[in-house]
Amino acid sequence: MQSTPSAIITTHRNADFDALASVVAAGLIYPDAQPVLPKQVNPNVRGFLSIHKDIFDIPRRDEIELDAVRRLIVVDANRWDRLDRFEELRERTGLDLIVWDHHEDSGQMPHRSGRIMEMGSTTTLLTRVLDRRRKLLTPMQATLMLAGLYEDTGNLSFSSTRAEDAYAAGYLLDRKADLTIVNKFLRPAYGEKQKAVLFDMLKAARRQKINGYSVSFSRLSIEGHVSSLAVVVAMYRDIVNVDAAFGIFESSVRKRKRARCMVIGRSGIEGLDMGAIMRSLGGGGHPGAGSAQLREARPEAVEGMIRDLIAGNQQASVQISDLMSFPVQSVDETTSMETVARLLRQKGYTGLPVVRGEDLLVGVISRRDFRKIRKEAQLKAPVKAFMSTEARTIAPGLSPIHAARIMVRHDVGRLPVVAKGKIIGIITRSDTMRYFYDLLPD
Ligand SMILES: [Mn+2]
Repeated sequence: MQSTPSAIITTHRNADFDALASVVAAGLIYPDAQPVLPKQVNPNVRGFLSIHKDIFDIPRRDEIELDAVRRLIVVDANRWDRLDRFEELRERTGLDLIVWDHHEDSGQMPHRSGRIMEMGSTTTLLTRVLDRRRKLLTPMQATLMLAGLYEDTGNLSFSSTRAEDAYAAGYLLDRKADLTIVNKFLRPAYGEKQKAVLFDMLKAARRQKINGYSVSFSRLSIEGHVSSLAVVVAMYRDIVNVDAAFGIFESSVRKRKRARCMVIGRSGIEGLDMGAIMRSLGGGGHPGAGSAQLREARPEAVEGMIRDLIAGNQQASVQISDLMSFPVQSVDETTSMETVARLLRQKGYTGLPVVRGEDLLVGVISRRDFRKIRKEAQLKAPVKAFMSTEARTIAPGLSPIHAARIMVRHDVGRLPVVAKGKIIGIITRSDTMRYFYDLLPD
């Protein structure tokens, strides 16, 4: 049986979460109007509606007659051709048209009221109204609205996001929006391409124990662009049931001469910080998930590096001894401060290792140490009186990542490389950077 409402709220075909959330929000603002969904909604929304049927029971266009409609409220759209068969209202005399949309330029509907302004989502515009009118929201409604807001703003990360979007998100969280549900339904669509990659990953999976963690690697070569690989890797980890899972994808685009490697990781255990691992590879992420893009890196080498990182292995594939410079310019501990100052100036160094005898490292003198000098006469004093004896050093067998970490933590630009107390080389910030740049994403 079809109903014949006199006021309707509707949205665009292939309704997404912003569209559905806006229909529901508008229903609170215009309680006398009948919400109507287009026949087609996108797969995520379909999934959400099938589970929340009792709460959001909104008729589809097919179930509605337009004969009695005097008022039409359009949300998240601003064109007749985006609606599902509402054209006949276009010419209806006296139609009260109200439009809420967050894109100013797509407009085509001459409306009487509502709001069209640039914003991250239409949900945001309607949330502001609900907030101002102190309307009550159920946690379910708040959850749906947050899903709409997050979907259209990429979790507040798209450049179209406005401060108002973030305020609205805060308001919805305050109204008990459930992020677990939001995340569950915002998962990108999982299609044939992704399924094929998942099967290949499972076939190629190699499980191993590293440092007490169960870890799985799959190396694949993929053709062209496959979206949502992160979702695939997440599912892969769930299925192989390991602490951490890695997909190493070598892209085989022909016109690109240099191999390019994309690594995506998922961790389900606190001790394995995926973000930290990926940052070491020049990428990024958070404890649970991360990725890095490496050029000029073979997939086997990438896997080796990851394995070393997890193992905390000091014998990383590339060692400090491969990158350090030598022989090292150093000064004897008895050298006068005056001489050291001249040397630093001439060579443009910010610091120098100080040695006793041939090459026994006893300290480091840096430009900063010259601030300790109070009297002219002190320039005649030996460098050992002013040097810092707590020199940060590094062993030749450690990895460049170790060097980078020490440099960042202690704000030093150079590390003497020391074996058995003797200085055998020096590694500078630019040495480590040069190494990492080979691994950094384009
Ligand atoms: Mn939208």
